Amino acid sequence: MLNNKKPLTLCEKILSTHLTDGVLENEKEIGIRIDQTLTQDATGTMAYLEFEAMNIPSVKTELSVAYVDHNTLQNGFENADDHLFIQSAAEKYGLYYSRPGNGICHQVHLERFGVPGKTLVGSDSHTPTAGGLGMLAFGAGGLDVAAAMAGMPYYITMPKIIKVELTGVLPAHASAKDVSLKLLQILGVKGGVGYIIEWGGEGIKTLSVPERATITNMGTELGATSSIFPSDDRTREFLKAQGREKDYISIAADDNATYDRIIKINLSEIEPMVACPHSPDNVKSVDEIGEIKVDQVCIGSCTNSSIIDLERAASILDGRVASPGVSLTISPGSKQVLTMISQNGTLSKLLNSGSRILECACGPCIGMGMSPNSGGVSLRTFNRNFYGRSGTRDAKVYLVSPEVAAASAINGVLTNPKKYSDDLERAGRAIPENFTINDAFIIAPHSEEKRKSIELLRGPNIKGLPTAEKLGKKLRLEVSLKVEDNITTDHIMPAGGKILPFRSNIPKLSEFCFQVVDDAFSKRAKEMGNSCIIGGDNYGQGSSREHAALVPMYLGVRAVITKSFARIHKANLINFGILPLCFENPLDYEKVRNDSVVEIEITERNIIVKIDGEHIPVIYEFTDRQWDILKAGGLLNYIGNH
Ligand code: MIC
Ligand code: SF4
Repeated sequence: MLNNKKPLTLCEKILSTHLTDGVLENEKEIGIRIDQTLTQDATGTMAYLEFEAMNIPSVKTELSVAYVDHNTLQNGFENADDHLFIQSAAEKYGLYYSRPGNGICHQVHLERFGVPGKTLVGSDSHTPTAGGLGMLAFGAGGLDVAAAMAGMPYYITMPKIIKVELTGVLPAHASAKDVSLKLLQILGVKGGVGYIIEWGGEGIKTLSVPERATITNMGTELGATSSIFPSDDRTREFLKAQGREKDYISIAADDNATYDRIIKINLSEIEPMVACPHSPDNVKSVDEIGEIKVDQVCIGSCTNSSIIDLERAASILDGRVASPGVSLTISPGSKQVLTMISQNGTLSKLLNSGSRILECACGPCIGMGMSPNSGGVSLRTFNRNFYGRSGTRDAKVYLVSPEVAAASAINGVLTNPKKYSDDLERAGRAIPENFTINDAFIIAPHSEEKRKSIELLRGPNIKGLPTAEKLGKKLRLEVSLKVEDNITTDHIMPAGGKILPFRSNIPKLSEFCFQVVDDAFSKRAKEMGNSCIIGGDNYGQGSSREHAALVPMYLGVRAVITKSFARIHKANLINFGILPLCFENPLDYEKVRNDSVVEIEITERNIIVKIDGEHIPVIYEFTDRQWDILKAGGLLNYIGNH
């Protein structure tokens, strides 16, 4: 525990009241009690299969919610079967179930469930969105979420803390999204690895909860463990408008709290920004890029689909029509948002401008439809523009604010919304005094009595859980793949409308592993039996999908040796019994050939690696708990042994 006299950061305050294991010292492993969990359907089916394997009758958290928002195109029976399975799991184990159409998990969680000062773990990397409400929220693999539902602590390495201090006020044509993109320009996609980002300074008072949530959402793209705003009057205002003022507590860092790094941003100087293909940190200002021709504009996703986002976009689109060369889509973040824009006339403005209104779901963000035309330029208000993610390999996806998206849709070229400053000024940024509340699409947990009679509904596409092999003492592995820096989970285990339906069918899903990098990988790895992957820096960035570890495990990958790992992916590799090792000397990466042979010798707590007979020093630093998980052949086996 912490010395009471030391001024605490906001994170330290929440962590110290939830600490179950370890001490709050930088880079040490800590265990945290988890108050709430969330899952979405693309990761949820697996998470509930894992929870089932733990043999626990009901979730042990204060609140757990199962959302359906990703795999909503039902092109065949698979996704519908997954939805029914998840609904039956929610009914059996005592969770809330948010039905398809109710909205994107992060948006709905913010509206209806998030509570300042509490902890949340979700099987989706953008779970820190709830940090906009003063929650300490983490994205994790499904297995870690299942363990949290079972009442076990969630383990992280105690992060360092960056404070971003905001001053000033955003100009009318700039937005919270531009602040996120600015920070990505400063820090890059791995600049947040090992950090929690705490937002503070006078400027935060000018940002409402939905705007703060855009910023905490995009913190994931920095590789940060989490992002959080204090809970203050703006938080109270939001919770009150959601009919949840009773959930409000005020919580903020102490005045003299110390941080590992402080970054200052003046909101008054923020200009509209763009993340160019194919990385969220490839950021330039709209003016720097100039008028590139645009084929598609998509407004939505968990980053930018709040009522404020859509009203501000509508203020530009009102009375104007999307350029004939532009296909404009809008996905409201939740049924609440859609209901309210239909009540206040915003929806008509959007429809009259030629927008194609999609359902309240992730949609194009995860490649569930709306793939751009060949070689097309797509401007999206989303958070990721990784190669191939849109479903069109040669498309160029740019990430922008709703204001830039709307202005560009009208003009057919990338446009600075400055020319619509008067419209944006009139639209303002205020949240409604009262949100329209209708929780009819959320099914509350069943009584304990009723739960006993519920059977899990398992469609034919839902296959059993593959299990990992125990670690053993010696491994002789051929290299099945060598990849570059910044390999994302979208490279390792692509998503999209054609592949996502197989998230609960690992043998089938495995056929697509690394497909965008090397079509032959899956077959080759399988033929090799046991193999090793070699990666560059920040391997596994992006999504929390445990499938990016589970599927390689299924294909026989026993170790991944890289220059560095993204946090959630490294945890997922350990959970599935794959050794994550780093080159001590990054130059050794160059020595590995596509046909190299890797020999790994494992003693009690030591690992020795030889590549093509030469000793190559590696870094691992596993905690005792992680060693035990690896030796047991993954977290499920480890839990079974305890
Ligand atoms: C994503 O944005 O990549 C996803 C789809 O939401 C993922 C989860 C998944 O792969 O199912 C995430 O961010 O964790
Ligand atoms: Fe859904 Fe996209 Fe958000 Fe992932 S990033 S949760 S796919 S909207």
